[in-house]
Amino acid sequence: MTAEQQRKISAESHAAIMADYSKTGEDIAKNLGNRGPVKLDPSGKLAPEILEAYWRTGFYVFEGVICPLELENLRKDVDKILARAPVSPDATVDKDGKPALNTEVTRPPYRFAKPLSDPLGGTSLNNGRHPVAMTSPTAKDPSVQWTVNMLDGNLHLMDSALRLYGHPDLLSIAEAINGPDFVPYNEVAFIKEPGLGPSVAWHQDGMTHWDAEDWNEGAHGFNFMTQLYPSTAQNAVWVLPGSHKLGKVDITALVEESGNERLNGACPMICDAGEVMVMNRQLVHGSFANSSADRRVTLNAGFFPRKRVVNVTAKRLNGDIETYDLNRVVARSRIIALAVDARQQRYPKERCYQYQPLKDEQEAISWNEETRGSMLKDYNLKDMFI
Ligand SMILES: O=C(O)CCC(=O)C(=O)O
Repeated sequence: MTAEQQRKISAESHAAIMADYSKTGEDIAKNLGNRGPVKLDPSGKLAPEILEAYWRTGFYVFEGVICPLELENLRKDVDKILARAPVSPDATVDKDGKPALNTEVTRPPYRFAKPLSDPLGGTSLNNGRHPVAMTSPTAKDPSVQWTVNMLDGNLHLMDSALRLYGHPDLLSIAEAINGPDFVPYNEVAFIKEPGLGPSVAWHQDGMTHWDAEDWNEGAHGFNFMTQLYPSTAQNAVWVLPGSHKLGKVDITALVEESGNERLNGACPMICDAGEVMVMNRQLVHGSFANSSADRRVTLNAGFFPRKRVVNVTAKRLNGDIETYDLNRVVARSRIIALAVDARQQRYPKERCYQYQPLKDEQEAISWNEETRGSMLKDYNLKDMFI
């Protein structure tokens, strides 16, 4: 199939092609030995075999992390936020004609894309991080102009996401991977509506440390990806296992070798609703247009090793240049302590995570209506990007 034909295919044909590719990918995924429940010893240390599987493959799927009630609350909150989206990128009102949420926080919370499109692949956007365009099938319903494909700032948008952020098991996993002084990156939601969700073309994340003398497989941190609906081979993020160890990968060459965007050796990160993946940001990864009948909503929360962030100057994808001094890092990290308290208030019997860098401050940081305004609102203006 030529590139031109690929761009013109219907959503049905795309789904059929994906179904074939998915069989091979699912087999790869099932044999990696990198999924199971969270296993921590009594002091909260992650089981070594889990860490080994994460570092070997670049990801891990934690089963059964979120209980049904918490999952329901997360889903409801996402839907509430989506209901308040402007009807198009430039609109100021939502679908009911009411003022959209846009104006209540400084950084616009919604990102839009054309149905089943590939907004980044093959463009110079985001420093050309996504070198190859994915197939953009024609969506079934031509009347739909836009789909919300991302939310930015989960923690001030949704209380349930703030409580999830303080989850003791997730924070213990972050500590095991990045060290006890791990620091935050950002929190976004990827929304892949059935028959509409756009592609995220193959890429590796990370900007600052690729050429560093002490570069290693964990240099650009990882993302938690909490799945609010099943992550299937057709709607999932796909990865090239082990590629986080390779340094900068020539993605264009990989696509050429494979003959098309369906990379040889790649696999989907599949799981059930309420499960949480950990994905190394250096892995080659991407997702295809969601021509399937199944919605995916993923809450991302990223963390870095502190030494990779403090006093590092980074040029953000939007061109802004910033240096993350210690005050900035500590100020942004306080949201971890706030989330721990928010979670403790909701789940008082649960183990409470102790975040080492703020152990002397934790008691003074409490979640309430005052701190919602003074600490949480616009917290994401302090996000850090490396
Ligand atoms: O969820 C997706 O489709 C893409 C995720 C991604 O690219 C990322 O988390 O870096």
